[in-house]
Amino acid sequence: MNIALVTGASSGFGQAICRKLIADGYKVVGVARRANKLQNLADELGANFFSLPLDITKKDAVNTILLQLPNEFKPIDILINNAGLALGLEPAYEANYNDWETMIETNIIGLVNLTRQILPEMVERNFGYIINLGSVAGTYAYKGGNVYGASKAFVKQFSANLRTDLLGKKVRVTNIEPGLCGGTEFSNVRFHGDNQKAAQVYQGVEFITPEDIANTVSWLINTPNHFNVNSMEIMPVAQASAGLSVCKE
Ligand code: NDP
Ligand code: 8X3
Repeated sequence: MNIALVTGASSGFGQAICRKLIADGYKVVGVARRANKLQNLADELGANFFSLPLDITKKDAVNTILLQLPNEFKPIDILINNAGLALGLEPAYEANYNDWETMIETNIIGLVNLTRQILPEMVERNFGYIINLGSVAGTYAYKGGNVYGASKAFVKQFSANLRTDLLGKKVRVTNIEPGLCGGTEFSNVRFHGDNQKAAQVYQGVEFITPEDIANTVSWLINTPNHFNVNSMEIMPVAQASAGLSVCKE
């Protein structure tokens, strides 16, 4: 039975991906900081789910804890680097510097920590799949996207460079790049708990759901082993790239 590790399993996409992969017959290790949320998911999903409370930004903790995984939940065949966040939507000259640091530490350093720890085993076994959660924000600039978008541009290029280093190995890499998705805590986190403001983002829009992303992940994993989707940009029909803007004096 294949084993998947999903970061950001306490909410949103990560939670939906865990549910889908368990339903598909995989064993799943779910990582997030909120142990109580992971425990609730463990109660729901049963013995094929292993809850691993962990802050992915802490390199030493990541390395130690992954080595201590129970034998029945290793080696990891599929790594879903999903944990991530946006904080704030202010212009760069007004943004909170601590927010910038947290996004860089989570979206870049955290993702790199997990990848560097798990990838060598995949290469050694000549089998594995890494799916990263990038964003349309890594391709298209938008107002207030500054460091968040740049962190997802890192994820996009890191994914492409992994593919290059893995040429000749049977380890696959995909960067999923979603647009507007609702039903997660993404905007609640971005607006620092201002739930009213978060809800307004999704008002009147038929957005992508966490289940849509989970089904996409499931489809990708089930494509043949010789087949690699390098990147996958997904938007709701109600969204399109905004185009260029001009400010006239
Ligand atoms: P959620 O806020 O619902 O989920 C984010 C998850 O990341 C939570 O489980 C959170 O768990 C976890 N997380 C955050 N920081 C850490 C950390 N330091 N260590 C471990 N886990 C952490 O957001 P979404 O499900 O919407 O987003 C998932 C991914 O998809 C993110 O990378 C996001 O950037 C990306 N994305 C989201 C889009 C959207 O519109 N929703 C669109 C495009 C991309 P906990 O707080 O318990 O640690
Ligand atoms: C999340 C989508 O458009 O808020 O990455 O950046 S967006």
